[in-house]
Amino acid sequence: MWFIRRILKVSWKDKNTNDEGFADKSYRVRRKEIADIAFEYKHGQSIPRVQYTDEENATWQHVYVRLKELFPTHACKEHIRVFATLEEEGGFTEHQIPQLEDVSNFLKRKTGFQLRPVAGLLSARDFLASLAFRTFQCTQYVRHGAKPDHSPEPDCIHELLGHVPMLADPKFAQFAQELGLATLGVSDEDIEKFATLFWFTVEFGLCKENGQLKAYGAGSLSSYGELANCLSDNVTVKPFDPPTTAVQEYKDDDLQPILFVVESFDDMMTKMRQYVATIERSYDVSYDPYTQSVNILDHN
Ligand code: HBI
Ligand code: FE
Repeated sequence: MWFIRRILKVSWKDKNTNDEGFADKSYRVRRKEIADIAFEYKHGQSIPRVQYTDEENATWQHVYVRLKELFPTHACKEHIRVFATLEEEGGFTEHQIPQLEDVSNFLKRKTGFQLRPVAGLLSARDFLASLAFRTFQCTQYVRHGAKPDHSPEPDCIHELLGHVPMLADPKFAQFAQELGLATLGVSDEDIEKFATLFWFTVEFGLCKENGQLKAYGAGSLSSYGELANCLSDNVTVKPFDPPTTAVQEYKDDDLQPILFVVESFDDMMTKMRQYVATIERSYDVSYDPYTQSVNILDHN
């Protein structure tokens, strides 16, 4: 699985044309239409609704129905709990893709996170920085219908089924925001380490429940293949340890062979805070929830 290498070397706009999506003219036109929403979007506006086509909704349904079979045994309890709430009050059904505006309002009610529409991959620095403001940059387009089980880049199915349920959990939301805050103003080298920590937690993290492994990472929770794989014998599971996890190599184009497990979200938070305290930065930051802004605390 997917997109990290591409962001470092080529952006999705330049990428080769052998993917279905980019060989298909009408798909490219559709992508541009939805990308334009993001390009024109200004902070504070409501997110324009997209009239998804029958084909796009069918792709969503395909993924939704199959993943729901695995959630009870594979997803962490936080994901299971929020997913049920999303079906009750968040407008989630297998029949149509939820609108980002509705989902963003749901998240605001639960944890103060909000969605901002984005046209495609951002740099790791930009993407992580927005988490500091409890803002999740969220794609609105759907993967190509020819390969419903695979997306070479994040699409709204990945965001909605993987990221959104987790960001509606208070502890996890706090973790995501603190990870974002920790990246503000650090070196490029440290950004790369934080991007790797993001990968092995927010995207592919495993946690323990009563001694059993469960998935809490969005990359696992939004892909049938990854979700089945991540709790199988094919994976080497290591204990989450930020200094070593941050430099672990990973694959972005295949099933994950190595994953990291946290004892609990509290454990993950404690370890991450200890790691963040070791990172060089000429100032500290604090978030002011009343003004939704970041204050710089100079310690020189
Ligand atoms: N950009 N739009 C978008 N969505 C992501 O999920 C994303 C990104 N850029 C980088 C990224 N994710 C991560 O893989 C890390 O590099 C932070
Ligand atoms: Fe993601």
